[in-house]
Amino acid sequence: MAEETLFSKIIRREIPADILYQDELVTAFRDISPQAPTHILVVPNILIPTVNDAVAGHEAALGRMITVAAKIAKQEGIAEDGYRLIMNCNQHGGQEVYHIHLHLVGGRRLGPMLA
Ligand code: D5M
Repeated sequence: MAEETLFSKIIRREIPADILYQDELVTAFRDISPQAPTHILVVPNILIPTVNDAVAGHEAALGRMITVAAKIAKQEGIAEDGYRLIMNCNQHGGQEVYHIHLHLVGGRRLGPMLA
């Protein structure tokens, strides 16, 4: 069994977060250290530690993450100008929290993707 992260506690509302959206599959909340005017994380409610752990049974939640990100981008008023969706995996990908999350980043023109 993978170990829970603080994101599970946010999903269960045991620790505070600025939650923008929640349904039976996913939760979206504002990133605590935003890298752009809009920086939101969309996470599956079940613990999937990394993209490497994703299997067919997760497809409903993983697909929902994208449609929810699109809905929130419109709500935030950044859809037309554009934004970036990022999912980091393991050390080389820069992953810090081992509960899959989609970064929705926008609100300004973003620089080159790879650093
Ligand atoms: O991104 C992990 C992201 O998680 C990083 O952008 C900070 C964010 N983070 C960490 N703790 C919190 C809390 N408590 N609330 C909201 N956001 C948080 P990674 O892709 O793993 O590097």
